Amino acid sequence: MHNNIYYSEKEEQKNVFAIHDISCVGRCSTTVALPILSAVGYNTGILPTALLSTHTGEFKNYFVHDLSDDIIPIAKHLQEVSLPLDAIYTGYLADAKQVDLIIEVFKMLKNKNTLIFVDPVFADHGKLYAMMTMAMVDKMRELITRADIIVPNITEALFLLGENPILSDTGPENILRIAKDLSCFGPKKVIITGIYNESQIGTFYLNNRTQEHGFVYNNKYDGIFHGTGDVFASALLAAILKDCNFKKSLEIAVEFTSRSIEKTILGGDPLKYGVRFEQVLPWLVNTLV
Ligand code: PXL
Repeated sequence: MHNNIYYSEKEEQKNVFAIHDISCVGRCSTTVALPILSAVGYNTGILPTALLSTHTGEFKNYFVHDLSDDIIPIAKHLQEVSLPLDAIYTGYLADAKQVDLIIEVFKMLKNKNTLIFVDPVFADHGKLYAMMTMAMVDKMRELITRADIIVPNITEALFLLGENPILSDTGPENILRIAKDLSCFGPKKVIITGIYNESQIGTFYLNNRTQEHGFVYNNKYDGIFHGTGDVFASALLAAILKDCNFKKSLEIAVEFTSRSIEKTILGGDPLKYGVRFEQVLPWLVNTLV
């Protein structure tokens, strides 16, 4: 008799690969994606695009080290040793030229079942982030053609379409038009975050295959909450890989982000340190696992 776990049926575990910067302090990118994806049970590897002391949002004089030269050598080794990837998730890139490297990494590491989930991180609140250029916008347009799912905020969406990055027409027809125009680049699903009017903030979704679309609303809080794009995108990917339906996945990711913001406000933390998503991970795990 084999009273031994090794003889029981094998349990699947999904493998995710996150391509983001490492910001040592400030809760964004890798320090957000890794704990969220790991907490819900995925084996999560990383490919760092840059090493920064903090994010570039509210901090000054941060240290930045571009890791462009290391990307292909790392990927070459992983091509030999890595597990089959269920998803590749890209975020902050240090330089427009990294887009070509990331496309190369896709060719090296993806298989026919790998979901390509792209967060085109370069702008918010109507402006490019510090150190970002229009060259990055142009190259991100190329990267999103390789994606199955994209999750720009509304500023990034408008930059990608070459439009005024400050949304003037918040009407639902215009938002649907923006999502459809972005889906023409190739992604099957487009999710646009941070669409606000006087009283509420919405996330819009479009499934370009079924034409299912709509808004998921959440509470609007005063202030700039750094890293919430990463918190949202990581929770969304976490839900999607559980084979949750699309709208339900969005609702979960939106609620996770809102709850993280609420904890931060209640805690009275300086907003530059990001949001207290750690304290909402038990909720996410209970919801998804
Ligand atoms: O959250 C996006 C992000 C990621 N990484 C770095 C950033 C930002 C946004 O400002 O500066 C380094």
